Amino acid sequence: MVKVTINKSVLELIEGDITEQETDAIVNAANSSLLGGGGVDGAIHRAGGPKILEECRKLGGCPTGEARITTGGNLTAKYVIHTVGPIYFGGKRREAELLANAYKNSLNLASQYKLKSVAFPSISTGAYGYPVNEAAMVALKAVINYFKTHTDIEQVRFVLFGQKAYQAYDKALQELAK
Ligand code: AR6
Repeated sequence: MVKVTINKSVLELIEGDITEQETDAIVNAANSSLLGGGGVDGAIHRAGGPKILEECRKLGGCPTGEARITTGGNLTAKYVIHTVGPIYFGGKRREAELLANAYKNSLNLASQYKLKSVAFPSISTGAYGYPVNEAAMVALKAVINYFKTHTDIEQVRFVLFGQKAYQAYDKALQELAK
């Protein structure tokens, strides 16, 4: 586990399962239909129960880089913020910008709902094929930049699934701290 303070807020990296987090919101790496899928999306809908999908159906989808919110159903987290990361096509289709937007828009939505703590998975680095070392840099920069310009969200936790993802984020954070 790594914990650093940036301006007024805390940034944490842990290895674990996002569905078990007790933060005010957890973020889902969804697809633009918001109608469910595999990976972390599947795990969140399984753990949270059918109410989340029922709410998602009413949202009418979500473009890449944007975010939408539902309640947390049976999860400990009160809300699920659904965001859509880019599919990775080699890096020349504005993937970095779209990935940063997914984090930024998720945090803006958490802020609108006055939430104090948010847990993120490593968006786009599973089925969507974004190289995890590059994605970690984009993700951490987006959150650090938010913390430098806002003080309302007190805690962001990256919940990394497996050692490889954890190590990639740990290394990226060390690079950014230099
Ligand atoms: N907790 C935390 N992280 C997890 C969990 C979990 N329980 N399960 C998987 N991960 P992916 P994407 C990690 O594929 O690349 C879905 O079908 C996983 O190891 O879930 O953004 C959607 O519906 C990886 O590091 O999301 C979309 O169609 C990270 O979460 C598509 O996949 C993201 O992997 C989105 O692809």
